[in-house]
Amino acid sequence: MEEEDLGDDFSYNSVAIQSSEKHERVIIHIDIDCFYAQVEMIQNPSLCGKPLGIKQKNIVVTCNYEARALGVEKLMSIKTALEKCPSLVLANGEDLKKYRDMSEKIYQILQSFSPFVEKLGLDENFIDISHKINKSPEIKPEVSGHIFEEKNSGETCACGCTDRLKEGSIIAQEMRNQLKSELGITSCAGIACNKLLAKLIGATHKPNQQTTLFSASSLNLMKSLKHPRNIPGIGSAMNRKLEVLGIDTIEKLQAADLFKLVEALGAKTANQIQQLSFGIDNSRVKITDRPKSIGAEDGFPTIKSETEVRKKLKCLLDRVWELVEKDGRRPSQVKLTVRKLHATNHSVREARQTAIDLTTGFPSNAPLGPLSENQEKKVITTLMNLFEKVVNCDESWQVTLLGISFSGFPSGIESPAKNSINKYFTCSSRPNETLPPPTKRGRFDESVLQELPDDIRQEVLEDMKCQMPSSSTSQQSADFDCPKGVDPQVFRELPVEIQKELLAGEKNKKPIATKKPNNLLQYFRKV
Ligand code: DCP
Ligand code: MG
Ligand code: MG
Repeated sequence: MEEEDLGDDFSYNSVAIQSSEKHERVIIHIDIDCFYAQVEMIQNPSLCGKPLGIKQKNIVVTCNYEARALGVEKLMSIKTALEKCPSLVLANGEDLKKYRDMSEKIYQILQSFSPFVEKLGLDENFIDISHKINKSPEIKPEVSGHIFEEKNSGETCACGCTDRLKEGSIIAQEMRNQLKSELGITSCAGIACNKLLAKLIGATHKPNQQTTLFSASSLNLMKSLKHPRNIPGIGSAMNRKLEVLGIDTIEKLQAADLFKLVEALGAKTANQIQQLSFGIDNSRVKITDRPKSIGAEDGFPTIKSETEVRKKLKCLLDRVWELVEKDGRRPSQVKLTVRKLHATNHSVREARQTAIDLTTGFPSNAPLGPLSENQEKKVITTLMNLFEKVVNCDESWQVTLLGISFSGFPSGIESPAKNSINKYFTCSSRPNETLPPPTKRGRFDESVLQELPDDIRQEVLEDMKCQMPSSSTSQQSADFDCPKGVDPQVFRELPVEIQKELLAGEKNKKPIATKKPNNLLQYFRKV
């Protein structure tokens, strides 16, 4: 497509799409600097100041900024990295436990600022702090950190988002300060009116910095990305489809004929991707669900005997159960994954799952503890039975990987949620036990609902009616029902968003067959 051809379509789409843009929210995206490397340096301070690479197999998955200054890059082969930087210190990063632990601590700190925290991978989180913004501050806030296109930043948006984003930058700074003072970890933050822009802008000044994007500059930020591939969520498969359509710049994507895009990608994706190219992303910050399964795998050269399998499974079970214990929910299913090596030297993965009863020995209200000797035996026997379903032990065989994963956790509010906002609001089972007070920062302004434009408020209310269970008790709010297990009084005081989240959790207890979302949708909705 020639540049000159873009004119008419571009302005048509641009006006149509931009007119639908709203800047009501303040979203912060936090990404930890050289995550695995920082965890290693925190645990072993003698590594600080030295160029450090974290290896998995023969790849440097990440490296600290000292190593980056000497030419080492993320995902470089160890050979190349050592050629670039012979003094590179290498630490093994194959056991993810310590990174997961740190990730969990980061999540908890961020949750003390707002319950709306969505995890993206181990070192990134989106936080929606819209409810915390002071609607009529006595003193106009000043930005903390960088501003994208500072020279143009005098232009304020009529909707008032400029001041809201400035205040957001102060909260982002507080979050980063707390991560540093409590965990010793540095991070980058992006502050913008949606998730896409917050993520993109946060990456413009690294490491240990933060950047705010005022809404008037969002189109310029998008144009600065140049290639559609640089939009988070557009992977290589989508990129190939776009290239077939002749779309190889952000501007061409903005100007593309929507009908042609729909034909090639389907209506939902076509619309979404064109909106993203204009920096528009209406996806919500979705409170991170707890994992549906917890497990680990271990690869090795080869194992040829059942005794060895049993030994490996025992080690693996120790590791996995530690994670399950930490999570606190009791699993009812166990899955074994096996990678078999065939004579032709190709390998095949197979998995088998079965129910397992681990209630004996764990009183139902007590926190999940370590497995007793009997329970461990029971799990290993179950796993060995599954193994025999995958591998014919009467013939010779070789396996190169074993994995254990637990699932079938009780869903919803009754399970002792560690990360979920439910933990703040669940009724205490013991009469004298008081609820932990919701954190100061966790309190919401209920008037949020009143301040929404009429049509949106109506939509939210309709949405909530659909989610209401059919029965209600006299103690509960006139407008909304209260989910089981939540103190109605506490529930009534919650802002509509949290009420909605809790009600949605309640609704989700019923198994619903959902269609697997495409990559793009998944990127913006899930961890
Ligand atoms: N990681 C990985 N394999 C990948 C990408 C990442 O194992 N293909 C791990 C190592 C990183 C962590 O995930 O430390 C976070 O990924 P980031 O892309 O955020 O990279 P870093 O945090 O290491 O560096 P940066 O400072 O650029 O964010
Ligand atoms: Mg990072
Ligand atoms: Mg990251």
